[in-house]
Amino acid sequence: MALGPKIALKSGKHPILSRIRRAPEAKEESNKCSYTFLVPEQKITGPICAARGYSTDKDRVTRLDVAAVRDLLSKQRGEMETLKLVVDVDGNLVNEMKLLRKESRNMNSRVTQLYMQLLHEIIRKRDNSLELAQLETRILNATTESLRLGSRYRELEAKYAALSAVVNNQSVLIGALEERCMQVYSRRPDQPPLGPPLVQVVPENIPVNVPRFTNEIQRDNTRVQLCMKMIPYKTVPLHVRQNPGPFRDCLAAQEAGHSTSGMYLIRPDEAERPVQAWCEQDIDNGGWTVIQSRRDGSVNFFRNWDSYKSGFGNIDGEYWLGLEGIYNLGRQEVYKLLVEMEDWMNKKVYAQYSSFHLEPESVGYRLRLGTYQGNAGDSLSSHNGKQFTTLDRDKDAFSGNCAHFHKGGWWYNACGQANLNGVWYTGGVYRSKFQDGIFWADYGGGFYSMKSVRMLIRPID
Ligand SMILES: [Ca+2]
Repeated sequence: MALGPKIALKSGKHPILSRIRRAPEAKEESNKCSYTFLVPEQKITGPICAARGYSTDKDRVTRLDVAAVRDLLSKQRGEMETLKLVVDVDGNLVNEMKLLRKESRNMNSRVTQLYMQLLHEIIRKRDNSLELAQLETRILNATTESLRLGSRYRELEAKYAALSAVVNNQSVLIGALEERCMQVYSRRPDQPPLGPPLVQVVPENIPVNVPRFTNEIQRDNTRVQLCMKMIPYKTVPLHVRQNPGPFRDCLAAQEAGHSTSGMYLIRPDEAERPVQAWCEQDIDNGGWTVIQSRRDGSVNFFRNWDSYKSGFGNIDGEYWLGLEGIYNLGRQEVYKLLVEMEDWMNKKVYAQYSSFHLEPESVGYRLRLGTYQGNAGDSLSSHNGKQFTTLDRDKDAFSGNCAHFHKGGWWYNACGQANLNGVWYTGGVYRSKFQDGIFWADYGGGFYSMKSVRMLIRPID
């Protein structure tokens, strides 16, 4: 843009001003070169030069010219001011344009952002609807599954009901079979199988630190075993040395010089045949014949009459000498009875009776006892004068069969204070419906089963 006439300089000073100052000198030095500005009517567009030698009056600068130049300069200044204003306005416009552009860019970026947000929203909504559809499907599946399970549960219920009915029928059948069994082995089958009254004795001695409860029993003592073949009587292991004999009892063996405890052949005077027995020669001067021994539950004592009559078990372990053998022993001498007992804290106690013998089988091997002394308490005197009862031969005073409830043969009353032929429970105190452990009521009560017991007899001194 052309802002005004360009002024070229011939020397280092402003041409117009220098010419104006030098105008009076021109009169003094007329032969010198002078400059004259020619200002055309039109706008000056370039430098104006008047060569020396061409100066005329007509060409001389007048005050009018100067005024014209000044006027022109003023105009040009005005124009320049105007132009400056225009330039300023243009600059403002440019700034405004810049601002607008910036704003436009911001708007674009905002629009882009909103667009992205919109896209995101659209995608999310689409995902949500997909998820919803999946959830609906899952709910449908779960409903189907629950319906199926419900149906299955109903089927199981029906099966359970059927099985319960079967179990009930079997229970009835078992009850009937038990009744039959009772009829076979009991003399009074019409009696209801009610349990005997539990022993209410407050024991003189109670084992301290009563061990754990247990229901562990020596064998599966059910009536079914009655129908099983009995264990051969007095199975003698090879390692047990058989001493010579027979002797009339263990005291006789001792007197014959056999002072070691062990297995001996015993034949009482009136006995038809000898029986094996364990002779205890190490306690109380020896000469003791062991007629009963319990110590590990290895032998089943839930047996019938014949078994108790003839005896059973292992001579070096648990055994029962046999009612007939005990009866025969008692016929030849006056014997005393020693009952040795050990609880589960390994404490040993005893009960001794001044005399002991049995009456013959015809009166049920009735028990005859003398007077008690000892530290276990007297739990046997109440059985004095009672006949022996087994499952298949009920001689007790109870309406039912005491051997059935106490799970072993004994001289029951109704039923009594002791049974050393019961179930061998581990741990002492046991849980059972009936008092069917190896108990001595005066020592531990009816629900404390001894760890080991022995019944020994010896002729009185
Ligand atoms: Ca009875």
